[in-house]
Amino acid sequence: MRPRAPRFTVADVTAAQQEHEDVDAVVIGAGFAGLYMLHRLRGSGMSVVVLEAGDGIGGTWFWNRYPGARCDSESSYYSYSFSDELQQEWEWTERYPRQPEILAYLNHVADRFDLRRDIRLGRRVTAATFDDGGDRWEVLTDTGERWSAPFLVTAVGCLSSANIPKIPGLDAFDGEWFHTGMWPHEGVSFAGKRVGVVGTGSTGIQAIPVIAAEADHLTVFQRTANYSIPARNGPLAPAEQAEVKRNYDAIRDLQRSTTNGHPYRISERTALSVTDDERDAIYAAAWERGGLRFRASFADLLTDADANETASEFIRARIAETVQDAGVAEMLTPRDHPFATKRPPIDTHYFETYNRDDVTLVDVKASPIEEVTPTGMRTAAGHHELDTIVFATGFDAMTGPLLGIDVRGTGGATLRDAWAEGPKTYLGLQVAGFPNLFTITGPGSPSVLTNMPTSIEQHVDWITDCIAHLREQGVRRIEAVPEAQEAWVAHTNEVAAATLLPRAGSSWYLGANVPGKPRVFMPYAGGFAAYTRRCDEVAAAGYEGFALSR
Ligand code: N01
Repeated sequence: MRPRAPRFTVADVTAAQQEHEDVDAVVIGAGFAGLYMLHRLRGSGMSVVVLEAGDGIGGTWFWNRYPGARCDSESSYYSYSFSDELQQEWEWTERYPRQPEILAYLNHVADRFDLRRDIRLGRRVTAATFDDGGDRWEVLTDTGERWSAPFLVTAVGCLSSANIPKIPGLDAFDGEWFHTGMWPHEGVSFAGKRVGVVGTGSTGIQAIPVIAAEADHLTVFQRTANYSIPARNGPLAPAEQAEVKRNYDAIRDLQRSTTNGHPYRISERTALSVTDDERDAIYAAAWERGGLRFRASFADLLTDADANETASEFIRARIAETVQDAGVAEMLTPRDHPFATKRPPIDTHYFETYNRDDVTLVDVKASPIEEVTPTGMRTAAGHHELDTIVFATGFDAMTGPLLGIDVRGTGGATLRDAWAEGPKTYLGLQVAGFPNLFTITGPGSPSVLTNMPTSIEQHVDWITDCIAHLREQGVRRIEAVPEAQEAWVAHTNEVAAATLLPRAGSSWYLGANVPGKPRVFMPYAGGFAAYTRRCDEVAAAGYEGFALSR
């Protein structure tokens, strides 16, 4: 037997830890992915425990309670498809669901499918070590519990590890500060306050108009100007909802056959194949309809820089005509990256917010933040008095949540070392050297480039079928073959390089938002449908690229 990780030496094992429990699978995380994984594995007759750090289920939707938090995908398809009864009975109220509504939906799912009895809340998994001799994972939580199982599935989310900038002086700030991804459950009152928001990604762009409406004064600290499309949110009319419910089979089929897991196709027209007037009319219609579908207006927006420039220019013109102060409009105009090479936000009155007298925009690329003082924030250009600071500064995306756990595979090798140069996986599902560990929406899978529930269901279904196959065949161990992994990593890089996506220098897709993180384009950009086909082929070929051993 190879040596175990030091965390699991006998001396470390407390009385609580000794009461370790054996199950067939441990799942980490009780968000969209963990809940469905539990449902499927339990359905195939396995004993399962889900270990969840939060005091409630819901993952992203448990933690992200910031003002204005809602989903950028539409409610009718940002939802599970696995149960027709569920999708028929649940009533969404708006085109884009608010955070409390999604959280209520996930709680309903947990109750409806009797999931809670196998979920342990308030336990953060700190370590997971593969026992080479026993072909089992030993999992440790911060409460000292130990669990042991042949299979370990991470359902930790791609955007769950908050990125809080290390700004000197933050500890000595006299006011309150918050990160949007760790929002207090009791809420935050901004009434009468001078508030600073750092960050203008999807989160900041949702929160800024809502905070501006409540605060005495809002100062937005912007590092990179962003393209944003109007969401055009509104109530879902009963007739519209009924229509969706009647057509769910077709909607779900369409979702599974597209590039992004949305129920619409990217246009086959290229942007420069139409006249300027035709192109403007297409963009204008997409702008009026609102939402992420804007980027589906033409086939080549993410592959041809000239095509993309037409979309980028269209949005720049909308900013110029919306924002009254020309200097502020120019500061808000993105010029350093093509549209949609960073995840495009959608908004409700974002650019209009800068027409308010009580909102100030500060360019912290031109004049970087130097320090937080007891009374505010100092940039190279001056000091801003603040009572409250909101960090909408995003996440250590995709790898952060996994590397936050001390994961050790065969021979005690750490995931941190395996990924020192950036994440390497086979299909985003497994990492060579870490047998029987499955990573739902892991790096190297389409995940964040898609509608997440669609990708989550595909991964969970594939993993469930795989584990059922292994158990039927008496296979104790499945492990990605290093050569297959290398080939997948090369393919992932090649596919990304054929797009404009790596051109956004500060994108979290590249890890560029976290100082010191390796710059690697992490998600798989080859499209959801093509990816699914590859996963199915691999399974049909007897799990090609994986080593199976009895
Ligand atoms: O995070 P982000 P987010 N000093 O990383 C800035 C999903 N999401 O939470 O661009 C100053 O996109 C940073 O500047 P820069 C969605 O996939 C989904 O907004 O790095 N500024 C940027 O402006 C999204 O893409 C929904 O130069 C600093 C901002 O902070 C993902 O979550 C809703 C800084 C961070 O933007 C992440 O979005 C909301 C510093 N030190 C979000 N560090 C749904 O609808 C960072 N910034 C499902």
